[in-house]
Amino acid sequence: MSFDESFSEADPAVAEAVAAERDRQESTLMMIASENHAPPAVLAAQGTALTNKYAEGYPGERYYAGCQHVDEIEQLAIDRAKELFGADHANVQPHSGTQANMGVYFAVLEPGDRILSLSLSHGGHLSHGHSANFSGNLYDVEQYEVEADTGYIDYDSLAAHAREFDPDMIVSGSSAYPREFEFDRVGAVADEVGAYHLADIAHITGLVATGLHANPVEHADFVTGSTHKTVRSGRGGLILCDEAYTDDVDAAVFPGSQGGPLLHNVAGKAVGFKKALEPEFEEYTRRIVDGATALAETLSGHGVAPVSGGTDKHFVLVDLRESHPDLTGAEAEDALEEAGIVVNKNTVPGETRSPFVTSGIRIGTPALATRGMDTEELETVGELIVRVLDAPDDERTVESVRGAVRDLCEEYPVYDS
Ligand code: DSN
Repeated sequence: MSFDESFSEADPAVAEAVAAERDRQESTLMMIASENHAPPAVLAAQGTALTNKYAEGYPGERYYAGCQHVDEIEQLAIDRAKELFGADHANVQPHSGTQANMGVYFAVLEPGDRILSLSLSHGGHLSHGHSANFSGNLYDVEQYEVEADTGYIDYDSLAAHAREFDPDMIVSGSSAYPREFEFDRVGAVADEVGAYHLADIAHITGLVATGLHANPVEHADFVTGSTHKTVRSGRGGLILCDEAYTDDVDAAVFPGSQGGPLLHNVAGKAVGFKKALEPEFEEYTRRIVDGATALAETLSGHGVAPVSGGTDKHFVLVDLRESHPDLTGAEAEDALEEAGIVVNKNTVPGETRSPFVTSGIRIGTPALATRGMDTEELETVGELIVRVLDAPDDERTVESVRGAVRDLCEEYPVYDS
């Protein structure tokens, strides 16, 4: 087996599909809020011989031989995660954000225990207790919602709900809540009712790392995240916790819910965390948030309503019901994709349509900021989005926006070569 075996010769079908996907990413605007373009060094780390190695256990305590190099890599990922988020302990093995949440639940909850979390249609996540997910099947879940008129979480009503429900765990954090999460207030409620507090920062890891969003580490027993979104490291998940929970969390991840770690991804996490600790990363995250604010203002200026009136984060959640009552989220997603702007349909608070149809779209800025874009470009993108929403079936409009998107993509390439 030659190490230089060419991918395209070995498997032209897969190689061509991968090349086509790279072209798609290069020539369209990736605005799904959970997606990003990984730095080349992260991609390189993930495509290495580490994929060949089994290493059940943790650095220095493995079940298999030959772990000296992967021990070093995993320890670097752990140390950098602790430094990045100011945590006592980090477990970098979860294969995804959902696996990270599973690790925390398994560490301290029993089946049937009570969880209080944000509803999926109000911005929560499947793994926070949705009935279609293991979390909704194993645990007794009640959910809080955002206020219908403001789109904000009402923490007083969350506290009243917690006093009544007496949960074993309160989950804060979200996938589609555009406002800053007040982790300190949720932490105080959890303390009052004697519940664990899990803060899920999957979407905002990068913003927390640079202080652009409040850090929950001191207000939560457990913090979980995914590592490939705003923090732009290797694909997967992460758990941070107090020293006291180290053994329970580690045992819940392995052997509790996973087998061997994906060490190539752990290496990608280590590399990405190193880059996130560098000063340039702060400027990058500033452009994510400023870009999202500029986008919200542009859309709003055209009467396209951002839920809650704007954003504090990396995305805008648009409610189409007032500005475009006949356009569903699914139709908007399709028309925008035709124009080269890739977003996702999203339920909105008070949703009346199914999750496959929806009345909203979620529009994220992390990947555009990675391309180097800033507020001015996001204003332009906002104008392009409005043109498509106003005439989703007009081929000339969609084609003209597609041309403008192509020009922007060429001006701001993802990878220079
Ligand atoms: N799929 C991710 C998102 O888009 O929010 C979360 O898992």
